[in-house]
Amino acid sequence: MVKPDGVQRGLTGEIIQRFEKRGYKMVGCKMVWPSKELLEKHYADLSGQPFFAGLIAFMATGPVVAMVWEGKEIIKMGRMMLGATNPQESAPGTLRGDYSIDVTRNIIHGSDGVDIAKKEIGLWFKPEEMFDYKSCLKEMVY
Ligand code: 3AN
Repeated sequence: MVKPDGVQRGLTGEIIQRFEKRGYKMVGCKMVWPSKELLEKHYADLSGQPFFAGLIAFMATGPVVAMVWEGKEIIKMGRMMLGATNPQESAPGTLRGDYSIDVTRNIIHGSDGVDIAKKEIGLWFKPEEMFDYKSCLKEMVY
């Protein structure tokens, strides 16, 4: 998910391009201005953290771009492409390492496990908002 800071800074295209160029397939994408209720469900596992209220407030400041990506080891590789949660620990070359310096405004969210991804997809997408289609790029195997 491109966070509100990523959307406002015009980084959505760059983020999508990195996943596309790596070889991943977009199967869902939409802009959403999330409610606090949705965000509280999304970040439920962090509800005990001192930064929780600030995180929810920030995430509700503007629209985000929610996406579903498909391909080999997408969760592991996606996390690698995002970089560490704290941009100060994110390697250059990662999205956060290249475009952020603040742990709250770290431009992008990525699911960190298959079960988490399933839960998050269920929160953000209806089944009919995702698409099962064949790629015409022969060299890519999905
Ligand atoms: P990630 O987004 O890398 O999976 P999580 O799930 O631990 O990291 O944290 C979710 C979000 O909460 C982060 N993207 C970040 O915006 C925020 N966050 C995490 N740790 C902190 C912190 N120590 N202070 C402020 N915000 C934080």
